[in-house]
Amino acid sequence: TQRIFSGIQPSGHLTLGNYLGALKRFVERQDDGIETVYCLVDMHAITVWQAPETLRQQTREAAAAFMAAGIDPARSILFNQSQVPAHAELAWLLNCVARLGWMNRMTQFKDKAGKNSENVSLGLYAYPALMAADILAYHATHIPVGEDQKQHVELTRDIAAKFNHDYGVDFFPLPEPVIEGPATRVMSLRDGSKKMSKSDPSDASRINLTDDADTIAQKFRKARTDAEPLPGSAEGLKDRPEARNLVNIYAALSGETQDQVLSQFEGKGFGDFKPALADVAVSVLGPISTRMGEYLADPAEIDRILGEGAGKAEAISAPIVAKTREIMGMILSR
Ligand code: AQP
Repeated sequence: TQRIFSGIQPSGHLTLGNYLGALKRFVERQDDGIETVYCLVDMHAITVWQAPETLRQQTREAAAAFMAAGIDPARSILFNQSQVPAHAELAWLLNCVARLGWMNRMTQFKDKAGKNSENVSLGLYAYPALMAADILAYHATHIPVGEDQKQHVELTRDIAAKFNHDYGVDFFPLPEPVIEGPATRVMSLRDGSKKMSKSDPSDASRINLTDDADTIAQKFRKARTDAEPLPGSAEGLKDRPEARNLVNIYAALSGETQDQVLSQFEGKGFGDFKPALADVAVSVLGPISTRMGEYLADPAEIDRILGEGAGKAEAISAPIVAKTREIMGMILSR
């Protein structure tokens, strides 16, 4: 059987990158007739410092964003990771399967640790093994993610395969990363070589789902670009990363191809293009942020929904993790 699992860290305001690369696609998968499990990975978020009240607020905000974007808690399992013990428990078991050499190759750790790697948390290093546990605790088969998470899903496959091999079982299915759609890598508005990220110190580098129309227009107006007019086809954007990113965002939001977008703006400058882009973004994101506000007006209801989702998630994952322990030779007598 097939099962979709994916997650988002409540480590800041969700961005346009999270929306196009993840959330929007989560919603599309909800009607495929496959079970969908979506997790707010608060235990991943604490791999870098989060003030407790901020983490709580960000988790509710992310839950509101999921529902505002179209995730229906009656059709998808929506919960926060820490309420389901299987994640932490399986993560330990898999820590003992994953190899140090594999972990050392993870580029996200290198990017996030930077030059100061002596002083980051052990959790940041172990993050990919916890992500493997998130996926494998549900025997998930399809993992919709943005381009940046591909390496972690591949590591999950390696861990699953080694477990199956070492214990002579066919227990964990090897999950497939599903990286598709027009915007699997939305770039920073300030630097066309960096991805848009919710933890970038510069708020001007990203569009947050909570930004109002004026803020969105202003951030696009200030977005870095070159001075050339727009070409007639996507081919002409090859060596223009900032321009390509903006055209790509427009196309992903409007549901057109880059060529279709460019056929409307050929020869025009960014003075014309940026306001049009802001209009498209506001027309898509405006209703989402309005609905988010409605959900956030009742935090107790959000917490109730997450608790209910956690109950459903636990019903799937607890037996899988118990079986894992048994396979590994641990006594299972209760
Ligand atoms: N810029 C992006 N373009 C497309 N997809 C993206 N995703 C993240 N950034 C982009 C996808 O969103 C999902 C959730 O990501 P995450 O919260 O687990 O962490 P991340 O990938 O590290 O994203 P951020 O926004 O950069 O968070 P921080 O700054 O906290 O690390 C994933 O499917 C991811 O691919």
